[in-house]
Amino acid sequence: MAMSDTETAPEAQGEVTDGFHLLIDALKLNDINTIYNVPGIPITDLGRYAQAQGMRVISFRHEQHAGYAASVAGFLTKKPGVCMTVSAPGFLNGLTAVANATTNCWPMILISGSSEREIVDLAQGDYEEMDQLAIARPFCKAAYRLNHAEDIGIAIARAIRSAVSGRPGGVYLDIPGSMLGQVMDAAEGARTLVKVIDPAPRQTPTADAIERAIEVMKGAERPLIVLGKGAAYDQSDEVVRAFVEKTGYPFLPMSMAKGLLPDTHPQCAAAARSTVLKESDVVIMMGARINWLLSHGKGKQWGEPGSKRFVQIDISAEEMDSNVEIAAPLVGDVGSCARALLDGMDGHDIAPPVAWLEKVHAKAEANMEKMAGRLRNNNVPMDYHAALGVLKDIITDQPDTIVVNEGANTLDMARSIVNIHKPRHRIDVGTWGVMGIGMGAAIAASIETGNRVLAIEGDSAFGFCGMEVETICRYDLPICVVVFNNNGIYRGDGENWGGGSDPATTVFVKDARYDRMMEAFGGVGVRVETPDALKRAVLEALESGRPTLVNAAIDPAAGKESGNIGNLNPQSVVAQARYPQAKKN
Ligand code: ADP
Ligand code: TZD
Ligand code: MG
Repeated sequence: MAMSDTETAPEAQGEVTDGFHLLIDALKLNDINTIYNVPGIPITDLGRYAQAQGMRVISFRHEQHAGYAASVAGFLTKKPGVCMTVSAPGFLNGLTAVANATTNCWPMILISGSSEREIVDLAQGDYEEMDQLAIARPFCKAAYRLNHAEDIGIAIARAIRSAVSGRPGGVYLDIPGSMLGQVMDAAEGARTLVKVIDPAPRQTPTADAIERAIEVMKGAERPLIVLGKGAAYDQSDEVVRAFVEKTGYPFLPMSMAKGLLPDTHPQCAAAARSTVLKESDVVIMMGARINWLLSHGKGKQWGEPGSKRFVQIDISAEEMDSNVEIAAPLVGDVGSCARALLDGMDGHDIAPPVAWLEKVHAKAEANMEKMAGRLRNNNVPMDYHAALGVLKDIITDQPDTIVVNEGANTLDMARSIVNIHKPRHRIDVGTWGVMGIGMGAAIAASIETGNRVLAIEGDSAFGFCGMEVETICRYDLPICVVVFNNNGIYRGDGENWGGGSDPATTVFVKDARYDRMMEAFGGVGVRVETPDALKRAVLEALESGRPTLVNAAIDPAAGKESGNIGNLNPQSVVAQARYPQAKKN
């Protein structure tokens, strides 16, 4: 180990550096200028020094939300978001976010302080003792430990490259506290820093692979393009748009790909989802996995078995054939693949039959018309449609606002009702359908873009992360949180099936005043019961930019069990006979 800082003579301090400062310099050299943080031993001073050195350090109330913020920063910027935590419990709190980032293919780095290696390895009971590196491994794309200050430069480079290259994911970096105090000669230390060149190299598929894809497209009678959050992440917005428009194919955006092309685009088939999934014969997947969110590419939703041929663009070769046969795999980044397809299409007739386009268009129009009527109701208490009709209009008028969305009914309805007009302007529960991402996502969206943020939150979802409204107030962020308060999970009218005095498992305190949580920290809290009042409150919040929580009373009986995915609940054969209440679900 190098000298400890207590051994450094004060007069020599101009010429030395230490682990703390090398770590900060290494991040800054690689253009990472924000840390999402929760302080404590051994990283409290690291946060202070980072702030002193000009980094933005956003301190949260709980590591999970700092971690979610870092992962969302990764999604929005293509640079790994950095979350910093203390050892054992802080590390574990942050680990959920790393696992979630890896699942969503978003780049982030969790940097956790750890206790004395020698004591941890002998299990001698150190302060916050835990073998964090071993525990982190299965949850991330890569995990490293940094034992020596002189390795900081290379370790940060490795962590960045691991996070963003190929399929992005979460990286864990273990920082034994003692390493931070290690001292080095400043010039020598500077030479150890590494600037990562081309951290996520573009990857172009071969000419054969492109030709194969064009052949499949040429044979298409009823083609469809599915855009996923990998395509949104890629930031090749213009090329993707050019490709989609040149093909003329209908496109279906997955939830976080909404806005890559505007939901109001004439080729958008979101409102004809069932029709296009069922009836299409060629499907081009662009940065979207064929996982549970697409019924694994099989079953009734996808029409006749064997009726589809897939072209799949993905940066990860092993994604091909994961659930169904891929007729034309294109392994590469979305931008390069779309560019190669665009070039390869020249001189080939890939135009879809007009009848197909007309059918999809007519179906979408009819569904949108049906929906439009429901959005303009004035029922009190409000239903989801009435409240979301208001928010839809506001986002149409203010399309730069970034929408964050979580819940069950609140999620499913907002996803289909609130149009998104710009790329990466919708952040939600992602591949896991995780609750509690909302405040971290809203904070990261605000910090990374400077835009206004509208977080549309189920009351349960909000409860997982609600304390972070203090963080929102402390940093004075222009975030408007709308809590869809239906007094519970899915519905607020559940009963205790045993007849006892305990509340049902899915209900909360009735008419809880979430608005007062925001007021407690100096923000604006408003409780609303009508669409008009909701509209006024949200417009006021977006106009003023003040941290605001609008507590919107929603009919407790309006929601469905698990929103749109109730079919995923296991069924009990005896319940129907045993509990009369079971019939309601
Ligand atoms: P969605 O939930 O929107 O359907 P998924 O998260 O399931 O999207 O899929 C995203 C896919 O995008 C992943 O398989 C990932 O490997 C891929 N991916 C990530 N970044 C890129 C990129 N730059 N180019 C191509 N594919 C990418
Ligand atoms: N815990 C975590 C971390 N993620 C989850 N997805 C769940 C639990 C289970 N869950 C859902 O899938 S949705 C949901 C939970 C608890 C909350 C739904 O209630 P809500 O939305 O108030 O947020 P609605 O509008 O009442 O449906
Ligand atoms: Mg609810």
